[in-house]
Amino acid sequence: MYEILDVQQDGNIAIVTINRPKALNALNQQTLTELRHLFSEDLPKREDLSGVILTGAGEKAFVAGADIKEFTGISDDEQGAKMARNGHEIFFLIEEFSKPVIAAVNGFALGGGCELAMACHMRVASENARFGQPEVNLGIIPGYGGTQRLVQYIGKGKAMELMLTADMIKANEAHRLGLVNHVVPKGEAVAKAKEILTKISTKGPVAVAKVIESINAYFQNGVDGFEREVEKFGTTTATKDFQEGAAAFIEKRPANFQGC
Ligand code: DAK
Repeated sequence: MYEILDVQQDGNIAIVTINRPKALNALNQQTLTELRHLFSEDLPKREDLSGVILTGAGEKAFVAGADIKEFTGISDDEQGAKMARNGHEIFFLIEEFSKPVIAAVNGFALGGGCELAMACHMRVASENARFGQPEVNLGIIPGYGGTQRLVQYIGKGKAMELMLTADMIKANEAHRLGLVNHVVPKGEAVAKAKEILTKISTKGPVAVAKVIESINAYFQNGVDGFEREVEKFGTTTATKDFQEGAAAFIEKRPANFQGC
């Protein structure tokens, strides 16, 4: 079904590998199309799914950017804007996915690759990972949400510096800045992401989904995040899972959530 994405089921976790190692997993249109299908058609149907890990094939790169060789033909503003909008839609599907999505950043995460990692709910980086938004080197700006999400994670001043200088930063610096949740030895990013998702899988699935929605509301224009929280809190109090969670606490036993 997928030519580029390798989708493996590991228990209740989907491990999705972008598999173009010869091009350092650069995002071509086919990869974007497959990501759209995966997050809009395929994964939402998997009811037992508790989370998703997104990573890159090989030891060198998560994703080294949009595929530069593919977009050299673009020369008019409408076409460029249309492609950016397409990318935004796909990255919003990931950001708004109801199950946690963790980027296991196993190497270069540059340009569109850094933007893809930022659309995920968390980032675990291996020590050899490198982050950057080098679009200005090519005479363009980040087009897949980078100007917005990098500011959200690391603040305006540092985001300005990274995007204007096109500098790359190492995993530890990305961690210090708040771009990355954890840094782990090379080869261990997927395992760490799995550990986090396994912990989350013991929590109430509806509550997990509503936390994601409510946190995302903070960054949505025209949305009152506090109001969204009130609404989603109401939703979670009406679930059987809430009854179960409270009962389990009182009875001093682990909760057995059903996701409803
Ligand atoms: N696209 C296509 N091919 C790439 C690539 C990329 N982004 N990055 C690497 N490759 C390919 C190389 O061309 C090379 O292929 P061959 O020449 O062997 O056929 C192969 O991967 C191995 O790369 P290197 O030989 O360069 O490997 P090194 O270890 O020497 O260097 C590197 C690794 C990551 C430092 C280097 O490959 C590099 O600088 N790569 C490019 C990084 C970059 O500038 N990325 C793009 C950022 S701009 C848009 C929306 C968004 C965007 C664009 C348009 N629209 C809405 C239209 C986003 C743009 C970006 O992401």
